[in-house]
Amino acid sequence: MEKHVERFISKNSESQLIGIIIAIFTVTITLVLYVLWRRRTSIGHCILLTGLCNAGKTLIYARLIHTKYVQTHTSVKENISDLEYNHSIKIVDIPGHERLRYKFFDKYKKFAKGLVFVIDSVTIQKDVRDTAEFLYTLLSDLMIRKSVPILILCNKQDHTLAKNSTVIKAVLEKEMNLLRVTKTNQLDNTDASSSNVYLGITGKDFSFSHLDRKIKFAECSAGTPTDLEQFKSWLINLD
Ligand SMILES: Nc1nc2c(ncn2[C@@H]2O[C@H](COP(=O)(O)OP(=O)(O)O)[C@@H](O)[C@H]2O)c(=O)[nH]1
Ligand SMILES: *[C@@H]1O[C@H](CO)[C@@H](O)[C@H](O)[C@H]1NC(C)=O
Ligand SMILES: *[C@@H]1O[C@H](CO)[C@@H](O)[C@H](O)[C@H]1NC(C)=O
Ligand SMILES: *[C@@H]1O[C@H](CO)[C@@H](O)[C@H](O)[C@H]1NC(C)=O
Ligand SMILES: [Mg+2]
Repeated sequence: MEKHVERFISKNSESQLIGIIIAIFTVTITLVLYVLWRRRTSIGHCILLTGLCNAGKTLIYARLIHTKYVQTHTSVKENISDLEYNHSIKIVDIPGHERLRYKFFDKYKKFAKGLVFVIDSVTIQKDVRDTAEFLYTLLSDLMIRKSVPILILCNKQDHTLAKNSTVIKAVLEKEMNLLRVTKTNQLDNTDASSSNVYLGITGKDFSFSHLDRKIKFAECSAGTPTDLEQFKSWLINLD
């Protein structure tokens, strides 16, 4: 009789102990997951530098980050680093090669705090088709459609043949208009391109002001003499 009771008590405390262990385990796992989640969302402070090859992304990137930066990268990988004056913001230099640009864009777009589209203001007229196509794809991407501010940065303003941002905006709008017609026709013919989004207002010429999102144009020169003032003030006013 007494033995029975003893066994009952010890069995009871044993299951109680197991219960406590399970509770502690659960709390620990939850805490670890929470910390990991926080860290993951904290890298949602990325400024993505995109644009065609040779636009000046890497030079702008190098001008913005801390000089202590020593890591080496091959040109087929993205560069990522803290901003010099704000270490909670990361800046990502995305390779412009056609085969790589979307791969890295897709990797980083969910962490985007802002998107910078760098343009070579000297060669824009020659490269307008390629530039507009890339920009159109970025703008129609669902992840960055509404909330992420976009800066179109007209680089190489120090060059005598550089076009200013007013001219570049007009040139791009004209090309985006043509591109939209092509894309819409494609959309009618093949249902495969259903990911295409109509940008702007139907029946009106394409205008950046018709997109209900924050798009700004700015000028800069990352070469000599360096002038990144407009870019920096956009960065500071991001929130
Ligand atoms: N004159 C001038 N040249 C620039 C400027 N920015 C970049 N470059 C030059 O353009 C070339 C391409 O720059 P890079 O940063 O490698 O372009 P990326 O391919 O977009 O990374 C380099 O030779 C730079 O020195 C600028 O503002 N002015
Ligand atoms: C990364 O930066 C280094 C120097 O800062 C540069 O040589 C390299 O081309 C960059 N990589 C990309 C993908 O832009
Ligand atoms: C750095 O950026 C974070 C996130 O945007 C912001 O909360 C913070 O105020 C910034 N700090 C400075 C010094 O600009
Ligand atoms: C931009 O360039 C065009 C043509 O070169 C000129 O007419 C216009 O005044 C310039 N705009 C600004 C804001 O400098
Ligand atoms: Mg580069």
